[in-house]
Amino acid sequence: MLNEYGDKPYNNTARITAVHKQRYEIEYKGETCFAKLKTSEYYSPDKCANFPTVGDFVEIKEVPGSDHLIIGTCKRKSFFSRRDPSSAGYYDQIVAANFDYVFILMSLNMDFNIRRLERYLTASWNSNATPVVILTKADLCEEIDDLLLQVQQIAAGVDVITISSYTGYGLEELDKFMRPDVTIVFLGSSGTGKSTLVNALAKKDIMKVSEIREDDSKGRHTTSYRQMIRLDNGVCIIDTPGMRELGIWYAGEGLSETFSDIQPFLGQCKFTDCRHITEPGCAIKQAIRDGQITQERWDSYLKLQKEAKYADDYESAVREKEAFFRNIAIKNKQFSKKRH
Ligand SMILES: Nc1nc2c(ncn2[C@@H]2O[C@H](COP(=O)(O)OP(=O)(O)O)[C@@H](O)[C@H]2O)c(=O)[nH]1
Ligand SMILES: [Mg+2]
Repeated sequence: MLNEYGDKPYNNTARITAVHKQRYEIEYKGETCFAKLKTSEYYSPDKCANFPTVGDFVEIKEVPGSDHLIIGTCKRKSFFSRRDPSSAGYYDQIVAANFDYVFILMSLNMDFNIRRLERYLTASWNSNATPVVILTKADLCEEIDDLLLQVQQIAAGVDVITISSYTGYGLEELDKFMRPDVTIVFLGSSGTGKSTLVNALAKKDIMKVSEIREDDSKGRHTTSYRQMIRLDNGVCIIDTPGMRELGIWYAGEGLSETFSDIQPFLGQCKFTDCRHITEPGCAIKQAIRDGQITQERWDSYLKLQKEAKYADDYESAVREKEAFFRNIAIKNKQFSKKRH
């Protein structure tokens, strides 16, 4: 494990399995125990604190008979982030880390929404993990083939798997992801069957399932906090309350992967500054006329791109500000050292 800057190796690592207010539940040397942050490592003004989240690997200083101390966060290979509401929007908050796959669950009955799926896919590609689309509740749907085709059209290069946790239909197709030490994040609106699928994969009831009325899909949110569970087969699962609840908003790099069908037409217009509205020789308009891209797909791309642009501007402004304050902190420290 490398430290958060990717240089110094850590060797006494644990993994965060749940985050409580001041305490972290960790998996350490095969046991579940508790730890808290070492104040001088995380709350010092000249350190750019990288607070741990569910799925993070952290460096531990053992404290016999008490909560261990977390002295550093390891470099993340993938993560989801959102704006931290408690910091008035100044810092991002990482909501899950170090997962290999994102299982995007969408139910084949009430919850089915292609435009929302595009968002989930974009956020997943952006996290640096591999998305897998899982269409749930096949037992409640009569037009599976049609819906499956719609999904395949917008999810190029992504595994799309149709399942029913009730009948067991399609579950064996998930076996190839179930390798020891693989971490999977479950993403999807409330009521899509995330907890039910976790139970089906675990072959026992480890997650609470919320009863919902299928006629209007209204259900109670039972997953209120993020947690990581290790199944008997060694697979780690991070269950989330849903992307809307998580507030993952940043589309960024993931856009080009999600909209890979649009990429070949970009930059092909007659004018390099084409706005794809009324300009002659517009490759996008032509592709839409030819039926190579749909108007809805293009609108969806523009919408997410606009959001990503806004997020980019915002992020760089925050980064500049952070660098500014970090410099001041370092200068202050050098200055006070000189005086003593
Ligand atoms: N018919 C049917 N219902 C399901 C299936 N999977 C889950 N459900 C139901 O959908 C509701 C929500 O499930 P839950 O796992 O709590 O969803 P979560 O909010 O995504 O965790 C519950 O009433 C489940 O019994 C399925 O494969 N078929
Ligand atoms: Mg749930």
